[in-house]
Amino acid sequence: LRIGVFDSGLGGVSVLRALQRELPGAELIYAADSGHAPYGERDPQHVLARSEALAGHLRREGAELLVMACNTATAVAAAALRAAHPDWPIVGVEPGLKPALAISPSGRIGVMATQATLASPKFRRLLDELLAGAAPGTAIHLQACPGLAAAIEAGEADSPAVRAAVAEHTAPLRAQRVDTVVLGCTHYPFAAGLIAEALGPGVRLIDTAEAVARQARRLAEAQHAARLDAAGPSKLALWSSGEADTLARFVAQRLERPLLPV
Ligand code: DGN
Repeated sequence: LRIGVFDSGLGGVSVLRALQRELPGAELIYAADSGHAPYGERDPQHVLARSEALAGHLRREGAELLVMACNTATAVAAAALRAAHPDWPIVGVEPGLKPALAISPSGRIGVMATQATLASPKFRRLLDELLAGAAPGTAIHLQACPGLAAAIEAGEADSPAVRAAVAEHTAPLRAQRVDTVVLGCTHYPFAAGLIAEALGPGVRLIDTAEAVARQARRLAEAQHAARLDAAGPSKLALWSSGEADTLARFVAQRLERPLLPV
């Protein structure tokens, strides 16, 4: 089974890691659009055009299932990609608001994401729908984090630039006394340690990578049950519109077991 995965850059590797655990034996093709990142501060037309280009590239490479490992691309382009490829299973990532509401003791929740995700009609609809059914006293604080994905994109998880962006964007969440914070951008799990430290003890972080990988597995099983049974070693091909070496290094440091090339 060949799965295409893309992100604006390196962030989707957090999803790749979960896919590797959930779908051993799959052939994963990862496309990092680092040459056009970050998406989060670009206009929706740019994100849509890039998402279409990357999806087309992965489909031509033989991907039987597409994972959009980018919250911004999912928010802006998932509907258009599904309409353009009605016969192609497509899984997207969304900020984990539902799990956050389910586990937050106080109902005071923070969402860290890109400006483009938070401003998108898709995210607004999800937010309105969940708030309409939420317990009284629920408060969701939306925190755009300009600069954070770009700092992580530079390759170092713990650089002064990442620390500065984390400090800046967690301060308002501390002031709001949130007890649960959604990591609504696939780059942010790579700064989860710093984010947790900055928010202080007792604040829980929600990352949706595992849930996305499980959803990919369900779709893959529905379509390709026979081939999933024959799990062999995972394979991985990497493609970047930016620095191929940076992507290869980032992946080598963060995947749990080495993958064979496709
Ligand atoms: N990793 C992307 C996301 O999940 O939204 C976007 C990061 C970016 O390009 N700013």
